[in-house]
Amino acid sequence: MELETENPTFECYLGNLDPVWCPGCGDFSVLGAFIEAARRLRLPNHQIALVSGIGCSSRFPFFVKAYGFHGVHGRALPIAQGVKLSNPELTVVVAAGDGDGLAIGGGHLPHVSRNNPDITYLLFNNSIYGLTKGQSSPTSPTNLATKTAPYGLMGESMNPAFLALAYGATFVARGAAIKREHLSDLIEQGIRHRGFSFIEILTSCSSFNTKHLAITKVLQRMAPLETCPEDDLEALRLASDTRHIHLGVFRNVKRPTLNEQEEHIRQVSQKTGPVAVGSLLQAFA
Ligand SMILES: Cc1ncc(C[n+]2csc(CCOP(=O)(O)OP(=O)(O)O)c2C)c(N)n1
Repeated sequence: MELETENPTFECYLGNLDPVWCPGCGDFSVLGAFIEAARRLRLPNHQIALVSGIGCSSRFPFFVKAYGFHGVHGRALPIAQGVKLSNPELTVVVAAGDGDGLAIGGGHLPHVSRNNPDITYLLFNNSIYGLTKGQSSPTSPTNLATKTAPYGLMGESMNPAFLALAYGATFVARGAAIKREHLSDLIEQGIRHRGFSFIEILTSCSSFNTKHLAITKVLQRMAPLETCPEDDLEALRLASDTRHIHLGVFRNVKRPTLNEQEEHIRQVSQKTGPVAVGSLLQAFA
């Protein structure tokens, strides 16, 4: 599966299966943006590991020529973290929907953010459960009538980029499927970043969420960030702006990665020697 050329083409990364997404689905564009980033980074196919949960967006690994792990619903992040810990040389990328990542799997984001594994998380935010045909998700707007909330939702909708900032992810960005070149650039930056990169991707569901994501309305509100905000308060303010949808990098900072922290613990444990279980038990007696 290794790249045969110094200058890989787009086709070098296309898997053997044709994407099965609906016509007009934004996920096609995300796939294109990812492949473009992989091509620019000249990632060898055999060094890419794509991990996903369950959902339309989680079918992503099927369509890329790379290693893939189609996991269980909501558990892509811990699986990816384990992959990176045991195979540090791999470029690990996670694909998950807003339901997968923020509903059933929502408990993993704070912990993976603080652990800071060197992985890139593509959160496909179409504000709906697509695969199961149109139930409300944590990012559905309150006025969106769905099969599970025919009169609109109760509760506020979640803001993925804002959450990732609050949880301390070291790289946080927001892109949009409709801005493919910009998104590709964000994915490239995310993969280059050494640490946990969280990229919220506004995408569309052409079958079950056409009203909320009406493209002309969304496009009018999109505002690219010129530069990455210097302080966290400004980043949080911009990420939570309700008038504009800011796109770009909200945070890009350095902290030891999980693999580096593991190496540190390994060295400390070698110095101090194994913990004697007997004395440990006595401490609790
Ligand atoms: C444990 C478990 N609960 C529920 C489901 C059903 N299920 C499959 S995908 C999905 C949600 C998909 O929505 P999202 O993650 O937003 O991805 P999308 O399809 O919109 O890309 C659900 C609830 C499941 N497969 N496993």
